[in-house]
Amino acid sequence: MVVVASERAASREPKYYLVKRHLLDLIAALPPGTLVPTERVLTVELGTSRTTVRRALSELVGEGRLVRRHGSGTYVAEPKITWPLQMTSFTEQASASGYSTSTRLLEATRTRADEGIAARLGLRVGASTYFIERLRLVDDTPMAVETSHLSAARFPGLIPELRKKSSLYGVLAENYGVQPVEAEETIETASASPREADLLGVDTGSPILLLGRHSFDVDGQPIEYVRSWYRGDRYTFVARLSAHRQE
Ligand code: 16G
Repeated sequence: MVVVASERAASREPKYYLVKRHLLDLIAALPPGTLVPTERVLTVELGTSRTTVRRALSELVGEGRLVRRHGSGTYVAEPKITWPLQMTSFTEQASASGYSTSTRLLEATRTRADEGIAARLGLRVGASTYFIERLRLVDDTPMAVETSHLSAARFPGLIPELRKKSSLYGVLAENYGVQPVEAEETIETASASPREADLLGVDTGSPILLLGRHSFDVDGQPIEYVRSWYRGDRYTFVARLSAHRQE
């Protein structure tokens, strides 16, 4: 097929992008789990170079349209997980969406609040805080790396509790009678570092949705400051907006 080469002459799109568009049309017509042609076959069929095909395929893998299974091939991906942005915990949200979760506690230490953490947690600089890093899994697949900062004075004995129970919000409610009722949530893009990529089972540089949550209790006291690196190829976050008209 010479479509890609001739179309390109009349277009300013990079060659790999034409290949990508062609593949997107192909994927749209195929059910998840369908094997797509190999790099070699696509190179011949589309009359272009292997590097061009590889770049198009890599972007589609990063965007979660295709999935690579090592030693097996590249397949049309399953639809992404769609989660609403709301004041729930990871555990609650997964269960409400019909998934099971598990958590690996990667690090749980006491440290000293720097300026940024102190301001967010309403503490003085140098106050004792927890740094908790966890790998969050959905149906046994790693989905997010999450780092949480909380005041150590407010939550004494938190680390041993987190070694026993996987839900932070569960521990906060049961052991301290604290419930986050309000939060500011931010979303920005990032790329997986080699460590994140390793933990999440993606390639270094893969797209990441970096979420931040700064949550507060019913009295407006800060509870936690969290940053979560979610796999960009597996998540769609949904915020419901509504216009409140003044009468
Ligand atoms: C979510 C929240 C995190 C919270 C955790 C509690 C974001 C980005 N992350 O992952 O702030 O600590 O839920 O979940 O909103 P857990 O109770 O299952 O540990």
